[in-house]
Amino acid sequence: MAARKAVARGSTLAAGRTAAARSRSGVAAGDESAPLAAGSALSTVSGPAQAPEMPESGELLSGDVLTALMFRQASIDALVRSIPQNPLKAEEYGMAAAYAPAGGTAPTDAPASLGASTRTEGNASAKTGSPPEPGADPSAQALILARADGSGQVLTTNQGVRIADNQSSLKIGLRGPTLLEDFILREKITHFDHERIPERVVHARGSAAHGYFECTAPMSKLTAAAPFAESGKRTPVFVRFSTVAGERGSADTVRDVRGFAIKFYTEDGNWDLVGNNMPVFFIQDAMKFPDLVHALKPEPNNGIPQASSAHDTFWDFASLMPESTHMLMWQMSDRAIPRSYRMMQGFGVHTFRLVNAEGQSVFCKFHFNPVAGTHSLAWDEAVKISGADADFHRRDLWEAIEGAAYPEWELAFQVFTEEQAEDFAFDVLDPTKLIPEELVPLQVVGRLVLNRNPDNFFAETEQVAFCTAHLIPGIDFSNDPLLQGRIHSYLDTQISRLGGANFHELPINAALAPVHNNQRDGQRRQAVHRGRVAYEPNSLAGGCPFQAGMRGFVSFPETVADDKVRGKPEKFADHYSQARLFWRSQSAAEQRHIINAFSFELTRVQTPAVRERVLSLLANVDTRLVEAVAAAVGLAVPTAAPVLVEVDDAHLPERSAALSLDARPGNGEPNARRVAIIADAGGQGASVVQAHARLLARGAVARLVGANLQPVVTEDGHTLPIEATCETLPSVLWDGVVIAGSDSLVEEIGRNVVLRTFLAEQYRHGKPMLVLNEDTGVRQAAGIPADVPVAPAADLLASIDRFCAALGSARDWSRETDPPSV
Ligand code: HDE
Repeated sequence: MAARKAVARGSTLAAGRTAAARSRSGVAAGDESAPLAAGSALSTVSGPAQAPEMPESGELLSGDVLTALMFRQASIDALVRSIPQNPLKAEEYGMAAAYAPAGGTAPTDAPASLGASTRTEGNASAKTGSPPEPGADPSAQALILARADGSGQVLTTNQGVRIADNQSSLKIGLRGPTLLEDFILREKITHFDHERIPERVVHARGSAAHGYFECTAPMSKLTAAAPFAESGKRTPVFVRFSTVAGERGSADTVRDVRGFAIKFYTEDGNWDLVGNNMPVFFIQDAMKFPDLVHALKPEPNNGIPQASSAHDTFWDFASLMPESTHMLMWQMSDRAIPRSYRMMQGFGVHTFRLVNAEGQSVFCKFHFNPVAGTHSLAWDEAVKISGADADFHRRDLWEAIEGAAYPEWELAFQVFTEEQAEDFAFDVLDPTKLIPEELVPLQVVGRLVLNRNPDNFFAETEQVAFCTAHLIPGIDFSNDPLLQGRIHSYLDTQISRLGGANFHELPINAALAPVHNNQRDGQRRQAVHRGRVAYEPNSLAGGCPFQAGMRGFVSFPETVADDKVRGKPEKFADHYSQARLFWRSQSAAEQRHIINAFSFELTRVQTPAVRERVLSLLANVDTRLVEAVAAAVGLAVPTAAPVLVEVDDAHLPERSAALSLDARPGNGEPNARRVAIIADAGGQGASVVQAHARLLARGAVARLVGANLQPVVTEDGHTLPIEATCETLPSVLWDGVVIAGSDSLVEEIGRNVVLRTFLAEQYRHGKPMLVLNEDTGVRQAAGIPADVPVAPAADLLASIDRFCAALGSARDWSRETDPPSV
């Protein structure tokens, strides 16, 4: 019975479809004007020997169906016929072709609609939309395409179904069990269960912002790279800063190298410069990177320590790798505890190539120098910040951008030729070496400005995928063996981190340059490719998309002829001369900090023999350094580690000023540094109001700090809104303090150890302090020396200006004593 019913229904439908098809194709029953072979146009298999004649006028996506399909067949045949053989084949062979690959061309008279997958593309719906513009890549646009905004909207499921009740799951009665059919609950929880993606193997903890690179000195003589084409040209960028060792939730201010990764969205495609805040690295060959990271990360038996190199496995490995000595000096220096992401340098680290439009190449190192100067924290301060605000750098970057104190860096090229490189005593392919600015000066080429915070941390900062392999015409790799390995690693890591080969389609990763190729499918594919051609060469799509030839990326044709070996150049064996240069270039305070850092890390190490081996490396750097660290860990200075190649330090400058933070104060402005104004009811509110206004006007972020959030009404009738307390935002979170002195505050300081500690730490960490209301009792009560200035009422504004100048300068390290006296 059921089967009979189905047959009856089927035959009615078939009859209906035939009638409908006839009327759509414009051929009425009994009409003899239908062209012969029309059936082939309506089919997808077989056909006559000749293509149908080209209809007089035709358009694939509109009008009479039969005409459109015959037009399509005739057009395809004409297009294919216009490409009788592969036009580029002859250009594939020989060195001339290798130097200058030939580019293809697009057919000039093929109708754009030929690329459509289907004639029905013109049958638009709210979902399918209209056919694309010829050659369109809709993802090559601003993030607005993906930015979602729920304001004024009702809640829906992922399928767009409005949710009536987002408070309770579906049950039988109010007290009954939850039903499996609650698809709304299940969708919500399932999605939640899968919210996390694997964190980055290294550099897991980071923060990022949008901005632009502006060229200020055109560099087209040296490079064809789009961002350097002309003065004033702006290229959008997304920049992510990071620590290396810590997990995603670790603290920002640990001692570590910082990542400095930039994605340039150029019209020639994306260029990623994935650098660090230090110009050298631990190892010389990619082969050793997994070993380095395994040694650095928490020890595998107990998962300790988090985000720290101060443990046995790291120092065991490092001390067996003497080439790491130079980097260890940087890592133990103040560079490893930056005050802010905004106040650290960025380096491309490796030697890269610049290639100009004529194909000529020079070598280049990239340097980013912060306008706000390069500044660091005190170690004791950095440790305490980790507890007081694990998001210290993330918050600082976010707040500065929100407050329009846009972080800015100068980008400089350090350019040198292959001939110059051969004359250096070190090898420019060795990433444990830098090129002193005394040997090759920097040329400023533009500025990097970060002026927009991300909308969504996950979608942008977490999902951004930097790859050293993302190059554009005008930039090329050198043979640095560390860089060569990275070219593979980043692409590979994104595939597992971001779930497949289509990570380039995530909005934050999508190029602004149009993307057209024959890569297809894969997990989470977003692009809906039209047409049936996904190969090259082709003639069915008129040969499109075709190779660009000299308009595309052409690798620099470096001549390489040698034996296939695993090894390292002789010059790589110099492990200490640049470590010595770095040490000699540091100020007395910086050297003290390096000694303290080595002492701290090696004290935490538990195996004396490992400590001793580290000392044997330091013995090749400096006697005072090794003696001081040895004394701190209770060891005698051991025999120096073997020196594999004797080098004369005269090949380097005696001192390279640029390596000391003293040479990098920046513009001397407060640059959104934070100032606590401590006030109580006993003081003069007028001076507080004046100081507060002046600090804000100078670009400092001044806030009133008190015992609790109760507003303070001062003796002279001012109501001061207290914004934070010394407990919630302790001393280490402020760059300077202004104290509105009063008798009652002096008493409070005497009573309150939290307040006393607050002031003592400001002093000990070398931060600017200023006492208002000429109240010298404050200093005495807090136990801080009399070198802290007191602002006379008549000189208040000038005093604040001096305070601001101190805020924008290096810390006053002369206040450090051993042991600390304040
Ligand atoms: Fe990385 N590095 N690295 N690295 N690196 C990664 O890529 C790797 C190296 C750097 O903000 C990973 O997406 C190898 C030097 C930064 O997302 C991974 C080698 C320098 C970032 C990777 C190096 C860097 C990474 C982990 C030696 C400074 C963070 C997740 C051959 C010039 C980028 C990821 C961001 C991230 C591999 C050495 C900087 C695993 C194999 C040298 C700033 O692919």
